Amino acid sequence: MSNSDRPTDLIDTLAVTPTSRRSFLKAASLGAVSVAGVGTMVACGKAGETGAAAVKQAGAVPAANAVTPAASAQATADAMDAMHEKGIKAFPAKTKGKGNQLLAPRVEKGVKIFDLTASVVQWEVEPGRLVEAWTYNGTIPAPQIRVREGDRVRINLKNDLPESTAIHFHGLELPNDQDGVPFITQPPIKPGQSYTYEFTVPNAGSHMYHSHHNATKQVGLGLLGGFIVEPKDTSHEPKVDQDYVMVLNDGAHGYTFNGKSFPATEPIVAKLGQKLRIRYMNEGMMIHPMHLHGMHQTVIAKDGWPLPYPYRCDTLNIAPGERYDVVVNCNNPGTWAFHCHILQHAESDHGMFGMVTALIVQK
Ligand SMILES: [Cu+2]
Repeated sequence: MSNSDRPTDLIDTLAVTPTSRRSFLKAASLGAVSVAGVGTMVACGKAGETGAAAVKQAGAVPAANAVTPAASAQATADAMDAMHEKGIKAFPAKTKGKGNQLLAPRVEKGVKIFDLTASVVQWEVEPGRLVEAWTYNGTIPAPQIRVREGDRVRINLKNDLPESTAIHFHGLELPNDQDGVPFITQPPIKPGQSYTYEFTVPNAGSHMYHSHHNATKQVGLGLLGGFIVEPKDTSHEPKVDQDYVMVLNDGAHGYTFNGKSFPATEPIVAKLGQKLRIRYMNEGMMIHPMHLHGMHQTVIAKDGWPLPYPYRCDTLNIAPGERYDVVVNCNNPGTWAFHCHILQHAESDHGMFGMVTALIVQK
């Protein structure tokens, strides 16, 4: 029986190994969670505990009034499985706001001009969970900037935040005064002020732009986006049907892909035989080993630099600040789990959350 004939396979496979409490999400919804706080709360989940052990513990009652252990375990398992199933059934859940949308430049005298406003908004990370977000143009990730190697680019930033800020163009080898680090290469951009960056785009690849001022908070709250530079010479670029930017983050909003947590993450939908390029970008403070079920990933670039020897893997570890470009040959039909493999970032006894999505390969 093929996988696609058994829609419950996904649930069966993924619902059996809860490893941590869901306290992280609860705490995250209370407001800003410090990095140390995240670590502590995640660590309090008993990493080695199996589902059965957890159930036994939860069901432990004095022998005199005991329901039979089997019946108790069954009831607990049913309740847990129901929560897991509910989460999966809700996916992909609708939420307000979608980041990473291509920002079309104005072109004046051959210069591509991008206007950004940094401001505080309410952002729906998952259904009903609204959080304070600091954004460029109101979304997480910020609008995607996509230019070509050698383009002249001007970026106007208006700061409507209650703090000073600045933009660093992460990965671009710019003249020093365009590097966006307050007190090293420029003054901080005060609340209410505007600032202009202008440069000729140097090196191609998958890059990022983000705040470099009070960055744990500012990037953690959403001041981040993809800055893609297409090469002048495209002869070495893979021919792909889809080009997907996936920004990972783990700040005050919890564990997110493109500003959303499961079940509000966006599935990637491909047709059988299509080739998919994924540009991973880690804007967080933790590593995230990205694991795709059913098909391997061919890693073609690191931090925007093409690899002389692409390699295959099913799990790709992405450290803070790193970008990896991979190509997936979508040759295996079905709905495939696609998630961070630090399981505390993806799954708890309440079901899947955070850094989980799916690659759906349609026949
Ligand atoms: Cu992770």
